Amino acid sequence: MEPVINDEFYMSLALDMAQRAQGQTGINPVVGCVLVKDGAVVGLGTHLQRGSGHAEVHAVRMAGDHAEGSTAYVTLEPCSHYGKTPPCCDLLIESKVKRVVVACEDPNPLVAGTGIGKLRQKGIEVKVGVLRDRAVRQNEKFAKFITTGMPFVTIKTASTLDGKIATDSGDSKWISNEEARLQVHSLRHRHQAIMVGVGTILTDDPSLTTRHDGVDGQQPVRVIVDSRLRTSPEAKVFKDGTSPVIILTTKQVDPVKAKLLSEAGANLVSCGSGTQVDLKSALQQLGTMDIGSILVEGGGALNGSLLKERLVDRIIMYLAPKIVGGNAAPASFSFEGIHRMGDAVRLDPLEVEQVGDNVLISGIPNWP
Ligand code: AOF
Ligand code: ZN
Repeated sequence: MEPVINDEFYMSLALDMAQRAQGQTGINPVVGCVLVKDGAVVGLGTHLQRGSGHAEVHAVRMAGDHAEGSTAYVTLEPCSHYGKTPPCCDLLIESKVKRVVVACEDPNPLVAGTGIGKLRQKGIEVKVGVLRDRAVRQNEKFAKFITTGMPFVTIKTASTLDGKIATDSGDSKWISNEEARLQVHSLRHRHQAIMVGVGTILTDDPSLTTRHDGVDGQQPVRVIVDSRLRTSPEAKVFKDGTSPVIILTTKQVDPVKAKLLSEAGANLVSCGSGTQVDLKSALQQLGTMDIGSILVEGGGALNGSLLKERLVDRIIMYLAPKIVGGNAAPASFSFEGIHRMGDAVRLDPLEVEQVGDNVLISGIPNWP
């Protein structure tokens, strides 16, 4: 069946375009804009990079004279402020766009409804909320960062059905299937940083780069949580130079180790005054470095600590149809247990998908 041509139809195109730019706009949102006049698309635009033109700018430029009297479909409320670029509201007004359809309001406190207000004040018809849920989900990372200054934290795990991320002998290759593992590279691409605990560096010595379709110019920053500086200056993360390596540590560390790691290329950041990395302070400091989203790839202890401290915004789990048991086998979330089932952390809303013979579960953690 061909889809009906209506507001959802064009907004869906704008959302699709924005989705393709996930991972390349830094702390900025992804935004798509479609201009339609007399039943024909006359302009298309996507925000491609922080500091470059907003979606509306590209679409209006493409439309030229056809922008006058058109309807603009924008996935995010047009901005009303001077940032790195001038306000898109003013551009739409000057271009004599007749009607603006917006999927969701801009959570940026500098905009937050004022863009919509300004357009209406100028007599432009504005409809808000077309495919809102999709648009809000699409920019969940941006919304968290722009309202709190803290990065959006996604934990990704790959475990057996009994929640194990390795066997009791430490073997973990591989738990999830090949398709799931490929998806993880795309997930990495859509975050500004990848974070692991030092245990993962010591056991797996991963390079923590993204490899999708064989090419990737956008490598996330690599972040290692390492209270006692056990990371070796010879670790693989220092070998390729594709993206910076940040080691989150404490003030109590051995200065000789610190010097060696700095020389290897690490940027050491001390977090809190204790002997353990203060994770909240760590995230705040990463936020000030313009890191707006982090993909945490374990291990269980780091996952557990982040969860316990309620610093997690989304959990993505790949479940493989395998059972390995083993009381000593590590689990995907390791922390002091919750004693009553009624107090369990629940994922809601939940998205479930089958990836070959694996199951993908993604949700937002909620504490009772
Ligand atoms: C839009 N269309 O395509 C985008 C918007 O620093 P700047 O000038 O790039 O502004 C960034 C802010 O502008 C960002 O925080 C968000 O509020 C809005 N992004 N707005 O109308 C776009 N990318
Ligand atoms: Zn704008």
